[in-house]
Amino acid sequence: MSNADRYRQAGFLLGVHDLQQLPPDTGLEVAFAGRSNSGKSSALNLIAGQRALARISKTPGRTQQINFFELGGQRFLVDLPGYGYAKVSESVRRHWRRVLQDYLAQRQALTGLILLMDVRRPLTELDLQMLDWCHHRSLPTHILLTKADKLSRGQAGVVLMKTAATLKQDYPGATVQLFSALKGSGVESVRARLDGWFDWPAPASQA
Ligand SMILES: Nc1nc2c(ncn2[C@@H]2O[C@H](COP(=O)(O)OP(=O)(O)O)[C@@H](O)[C@H]2O)c(=O)[nH]1
Ligand SMILES: [Mg+2]
Repeated sequence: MSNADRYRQAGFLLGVHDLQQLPPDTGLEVAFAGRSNSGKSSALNLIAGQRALARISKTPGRTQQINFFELGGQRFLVDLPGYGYAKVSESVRRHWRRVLQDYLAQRQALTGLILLMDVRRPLTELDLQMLDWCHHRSLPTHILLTKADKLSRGQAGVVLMKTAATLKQDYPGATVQLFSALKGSGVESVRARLDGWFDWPAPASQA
């Protein structure tokens, strides 16, 4: 099986509303996080080569649960709730902030985090909070600057360079790339990063 095919195996496992409902803390997980509307569902669907794995919403802020997708071999993609949506009540916001913080701090199966940011406004305060939490436990983090098609190639390149420079200084474990679900660009690089974290077994030889 090629590695692109491994992500095509992704199937919905379950969605949870708090940490008590999490599946057993075994195997390998890579979580996806970002502001609501940052393009998380679109990215997950493209990476998995499935049109409707994670619902793409015109109404931001609705995915208020943690969704687990199973890849097989005890490997999982985890869709974390989007943060930063203004119309969410303060109590809901507090609940999810605590859930995210505790999940990132405690989850043993968590092997890496994909952090999505709209290329037109990267590194907001809440994104930096996420980076801090990852940094605290030395969790490898890979940033997708999403919707790269919204900028010219030159403009997008400048944002990439500036973001990389900030990361190098403050979060040396983090890496960054441009991504567009609309154009399908950057998907191979994300899969390569995921491959490194999932450490897939070598395919059986064809002999
Ligand atoms: N132009 C453009 N729009 C995108 C891209 N990715 C997502 N969108 C749009 O941004 C909105 C939010 O996308 P969604 O994947 O639901 O974001 P989520 O809230 O982070 O899961 C939708 O209207 C998408 O069609 C992209 O690469 N380019
Ligand atoms: Mg979504």
